[in-house]
Amino acid sequence: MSSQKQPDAVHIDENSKDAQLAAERMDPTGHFLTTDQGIRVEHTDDSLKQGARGPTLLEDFHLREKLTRFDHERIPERVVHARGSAAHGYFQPYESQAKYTRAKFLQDPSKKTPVFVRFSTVAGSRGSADTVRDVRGFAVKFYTEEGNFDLVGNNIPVFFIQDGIKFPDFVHAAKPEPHHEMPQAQTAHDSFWDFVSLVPETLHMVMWTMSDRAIPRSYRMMQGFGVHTFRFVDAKNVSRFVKFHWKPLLGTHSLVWDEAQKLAGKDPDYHRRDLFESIEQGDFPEYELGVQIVEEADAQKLGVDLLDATKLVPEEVAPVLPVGKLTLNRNPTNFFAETEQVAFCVANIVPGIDFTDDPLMQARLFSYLDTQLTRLGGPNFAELPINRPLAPVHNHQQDGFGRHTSSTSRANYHPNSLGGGCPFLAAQEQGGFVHQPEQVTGQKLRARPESFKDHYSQAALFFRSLSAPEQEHLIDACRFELGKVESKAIQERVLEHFAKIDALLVTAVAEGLGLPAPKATPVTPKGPPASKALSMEAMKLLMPPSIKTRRIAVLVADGVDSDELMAVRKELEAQGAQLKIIAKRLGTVKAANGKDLPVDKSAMTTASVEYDAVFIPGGAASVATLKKDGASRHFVQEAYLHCKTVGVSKDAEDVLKACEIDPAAPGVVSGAKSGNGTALATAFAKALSNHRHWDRKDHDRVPA
Ligand code: HDE
Repeated sequence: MSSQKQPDAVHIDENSKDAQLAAERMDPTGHFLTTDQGIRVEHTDDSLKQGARGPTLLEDFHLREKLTRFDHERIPERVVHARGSAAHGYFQPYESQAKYTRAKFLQDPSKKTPVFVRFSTVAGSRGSADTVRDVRGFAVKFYTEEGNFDLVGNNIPVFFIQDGIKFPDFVHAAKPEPHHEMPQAQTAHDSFWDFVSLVPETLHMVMWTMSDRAIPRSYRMMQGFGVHTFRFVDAKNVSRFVKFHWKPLLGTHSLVWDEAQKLAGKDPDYHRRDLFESIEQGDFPEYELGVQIVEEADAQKLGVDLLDATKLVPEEVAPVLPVGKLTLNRNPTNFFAETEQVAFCVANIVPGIDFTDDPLMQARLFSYLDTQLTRLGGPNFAELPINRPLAPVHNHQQDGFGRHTSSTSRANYHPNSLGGGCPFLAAQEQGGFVHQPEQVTGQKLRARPESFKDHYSQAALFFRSLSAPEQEHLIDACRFELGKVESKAIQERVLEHFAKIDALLVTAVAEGLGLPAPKATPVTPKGPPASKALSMEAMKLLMPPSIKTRRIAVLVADGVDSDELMAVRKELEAQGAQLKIIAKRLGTVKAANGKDLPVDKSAMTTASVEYDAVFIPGGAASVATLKKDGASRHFVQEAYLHCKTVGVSKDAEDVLKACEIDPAAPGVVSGAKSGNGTALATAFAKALSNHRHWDRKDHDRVPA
């Protein structure tokens, strides 16, 4: 709004809303409602009729346009990864990677490359819940000065199948069954496990998806992987194999299955909200980009075929070298325009990065552009603001649905003289993309290489690398999923495969299914017997303890000792945690010192599953109310069941008693032990930094 354009004679009080509206009305550039043709609309609440009670007139162009636009608002959702959440940010390398790649965005540590990142679930439709058991997409678009580089990865380092030609079969099997469109966003059904039982190359990834990796605590706390082997190519055209990794700086953490299922109802947007709110609050998600580099000459010595996307290279064999940091610091302003319309494509790479002959990757090079032609309504989607490269675009592409660019040259072909030869071809030294030359021999055939044939070793490596509680969760997940399978033949076929992976796995899952366990004949993993990086529990021990951004529920009632609560709160917030005061109703509670304590959430609108820990401050009247209140007891018991940190002030131990929780249990912190106030907060923070207390043996004894 330009104040210069306001007529002098009119006095406007800048602070009043009415005045602002009045100013807009007088301002020719003000925000008037218009049609798509820019015609100002005078009335939008009644259609144009012949008489106030008469028929609507076809002439009403505003009504027709409004309805037409509405009728066409929906576009096809992505066939996979339909449900997503995204954020803007930037990537900055720690130091030049010139020794490995000539990609410009990896050269200068002072240079920030803008990025757009979309996280997603895979199987569910756009409106499905966030916390389902599923793989998560982790797609990054780097808007580099040399054009867009899309690293379209997942939060699991391997994939279900080895050749892209099986992707439609696999996705059909995983998605809701075609006759009744059930179940939504779940693999706990016959067709998925039928496919698994018949296609054993899926087993390694099945181990990952049955593990806690498939129920992340937050998008901010999960890893990402490029999955395929790519190439880095340096300035002298020396090529090395590379695998991309993202590691969240907050550590990799998960939910528990009961919690994930409850969250799907209590807050289906749990991950989306978490990402959005964290960025709004300035808690910017951060991830370190790392690379595993394999010299071409060493590829044969690895024990795995780098072209097989169902295998990983253990970090003990090729360490992950830190490259730089990704920071997400800005939310999209319009979900549809950005998160929905963004188009990632594996084929979008920049000089210094190249593909390999991984047959899964090769199929992806075709599939993304192909699907986007329909999803985004034609070939011009790269002109949408979210997809547009920052690098200038000059070419002879023309026309098609939704074309924005209006080229002025009559020379729309190459070579040309009429346009002065423009645009020119770029040599490698001028930044031209040159495909890395590769010697290829072989017969034309449909076949898998011998080196792709072992489907059990790495499934076993993964299972054996997990801590005992992680193994227990994986077994429970298999018992849950296969327990929902109706065909006994499918269950039995899957058990036959599990028998080749691990004795404990097959016996425990068979027991849960009430079936005899086939004789275990587990393979011996090639390479290291276990790999630390595969276990979230083992990795956690390598991270500095932190409670940054962790959410703590504080249960209070009238009579709460707010002075003590404030002492605890101060310390926990200083360490980066977020506390929410929860009471029976919104407004305030009357604290023991007579002051009003503001309430953040009413118990009715929230649940323990939305928090990482629960704390109960003292105050005799507050404690007396809470211990009698069934909903409050359920809150505490549910947190305990989910192995979360539970803390009580010295005079709130009665709540633990009422909840049948042993104050000496792991992860239960009491002021009676540590002393109240800061000492209690410090003990609480230490327990919370452990994320969960899996060693709480009796957690499933509590009724929650
Ligand atoms: Fe995708 N995948 N995919 N995929 N994929 C799509 O592209 C496909 C695969 C991944 O947030 C689709 O625009 C084939 C592996 C992510 O927009 C589609 C094969 C990995 C996303 C498609 C694979 C992924 C997609 C659907 C086997 C991890 C979401 C809509 C050859 C490395 C990107 C779209 C976003 C999306 C095809 C396998 C990751 C249909 C054919 C392996 C993160 O084109």
